[in-house]
Amino acid sequence: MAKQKEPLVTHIFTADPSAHVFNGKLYIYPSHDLEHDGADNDDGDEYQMEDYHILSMDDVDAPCVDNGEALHMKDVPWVSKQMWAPDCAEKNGKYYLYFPARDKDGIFRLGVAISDDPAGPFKAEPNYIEGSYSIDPAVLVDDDDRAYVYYGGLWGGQLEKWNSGSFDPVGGELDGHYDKNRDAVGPMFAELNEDMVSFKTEPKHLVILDENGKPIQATDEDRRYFEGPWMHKYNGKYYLSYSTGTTHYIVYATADTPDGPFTYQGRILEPVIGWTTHHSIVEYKGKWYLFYHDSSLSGGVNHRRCVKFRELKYDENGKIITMKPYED
Ligand code: FUB
Repeated sequence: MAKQKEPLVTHIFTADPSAHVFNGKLYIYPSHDLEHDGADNDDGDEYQMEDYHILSMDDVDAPCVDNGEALHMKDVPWVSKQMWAPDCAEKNGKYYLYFPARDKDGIFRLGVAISDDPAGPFKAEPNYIEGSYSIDPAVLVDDDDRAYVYYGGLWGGQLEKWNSGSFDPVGGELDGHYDKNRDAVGPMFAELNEDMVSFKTEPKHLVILDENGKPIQATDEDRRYFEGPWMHKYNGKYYLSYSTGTTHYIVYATADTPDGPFTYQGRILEPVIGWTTHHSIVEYKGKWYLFYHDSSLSGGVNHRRCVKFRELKYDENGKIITMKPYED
């Protein structure tokens, strides 16, 4: 039986959970961490994933089922390595698995694979989404049926290497190419076409403002965007949540429209065991849940993580109540 704040599965290492309710059931789309003894580095070379396994639960206290391999790298023609954090969206009865991976030139791109079943198996499109780069896609199908993808990650996710408009292998967030007192690199945003496999709009950076209406600065590591975006709606507002990377928080910002500008609101989750923190938020049977990961199952190995979940609460003003992973 699944238990809150415990690993959802222990027979494989899992991370980066994107949770959705499809046909009344909970589906979790995680990364599948592999065991190896390679060293960690700032490019994330230790995250060597090759395939996806989709998890599902009939209810929050039902057993968590591993539905087996849903997509493997060998079946995606454009991928060379590192299938990182995925997401899934449903449109007109079809399920679209979005995933980042390195192309044959070592550049992270976003791919899509399609299935009639939310648990897969999925069949990949022959090429990545034209115009896509970086990692961590999260897709919102809005109430009016328009679909938006949020994505991007610094460092290993290469987002800052596109600051000049094209890929600069030595480009960096704060490496001297750029003024240190500059606005943080925001996550990417694009609307998807009705076909769900191509961009309808030119991708753009989202802006996250502080309490004074000023863009969050690149040096503000407690609040600036790093990776792992998620979008959900609560009482008609758009909640953009993400990881701050180097400071290991899950934080959020809100807006009245899907592309902002967003205003920073606060922390959702304090740091977990392990370097990365990555999450999703989903409503199920009238309650809200945070899906997240830590490295507790491996005793703290950064690239051997496990997916967990717990209830998330809002206060009467719509603020998310901050959670401490091991104390409350
Ligand atoms: O799992 C590989 C990468 O680590 C993800 O893409 C990031 O969000 C971080 O969790």
